[in-house]
Amino acid sequence: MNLYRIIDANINRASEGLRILEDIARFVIEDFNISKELRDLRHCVRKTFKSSEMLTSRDSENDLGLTVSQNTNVDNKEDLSDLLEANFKRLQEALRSIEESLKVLGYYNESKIYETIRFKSYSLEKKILIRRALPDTDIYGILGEDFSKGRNNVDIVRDMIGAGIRIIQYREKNKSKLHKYQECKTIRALTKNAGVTFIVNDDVDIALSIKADGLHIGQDDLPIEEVKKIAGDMLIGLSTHNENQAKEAIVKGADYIGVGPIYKTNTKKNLEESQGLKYLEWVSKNIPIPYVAIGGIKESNILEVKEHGGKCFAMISEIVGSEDMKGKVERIRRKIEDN
Ligand code: TZP
Ligand code: MG
Repeated sequence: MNLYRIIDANINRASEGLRILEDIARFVIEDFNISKELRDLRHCVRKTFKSSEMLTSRDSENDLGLTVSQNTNVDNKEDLSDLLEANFKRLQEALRSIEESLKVLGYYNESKIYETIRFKSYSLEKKILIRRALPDTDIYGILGEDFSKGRNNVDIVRDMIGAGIRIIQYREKNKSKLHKYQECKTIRALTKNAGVTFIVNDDVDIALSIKADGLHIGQDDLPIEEVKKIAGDMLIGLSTHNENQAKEAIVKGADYIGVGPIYKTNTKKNLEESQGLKYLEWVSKNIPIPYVAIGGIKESNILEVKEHGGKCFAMISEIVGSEDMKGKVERIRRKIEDN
């Protein structure tokens, strides 16, 4: 039956796609956790369905696809983003094809497992995309109504999006869970519409329920390894204040780290001790995952932060407290781009 041949070919196709993605995660992005997740998926793809009919129906020499592929350059990949996109697409199409064929053959449960793998691949793809974009993100805007001169978070988010900020974190320390949830729900809709990454601070339950892109936690929150069990494929950021915490964050699978406080600031209560610029410089030279500088960063000192290795700058008061956010963001960008 030719459906077995389709399944056989697509299990190979899916495994090959996963192998390429796994290698990119391991050797290029240097994210061993994502690489391991991809490897586990590959094993699952191989193990879930096996049938002797697959081998007997295999006929690679007469496979039309090979001739087509060798005579064209449609599979020519321009850069890493293309390679990632193409292989995720290949993987997802192959999985879909396996699912459909298995259903026709009466293997409903196995088909559902391949479907689960396909959904997992969508969220991993999204996670890799956001993670790769982070080091190229200049401003990381953090909300905090106490510092936004009477304006509410939703209006601030609209301004941030209008000013071209591409990543926004919700951080409110004194509001009720319900209030935070309601605000985050609205902000999720706005950010999604604008293609802006949305991260929730502290509350994994809120982050999950509103389908945030990520969660940001600190050293005193639930341990990251536990959070990762709950948070599925959400991006996880972890605040760090010294070299040991940064090294540990990698081992425990943080997708990015916060680095700071760079300067003293009144925005955060119980501000941690950190060597600030010196610590940032060390991170820039030693830590392979994305990092975000934070704490007292302003238009007036951002160049110094850049000179010490800063690439992505998180700010609360300087952004939410500015009367003319668009102008503020433009001036900051001009400064960091021109110098
Ligand atoms: N973590 C370390 S410093 C800080 C946080 C959340 C506050 C940053 O706020 P600001 O207004 O940009 O100094
Ligand atoms: Mg926290």
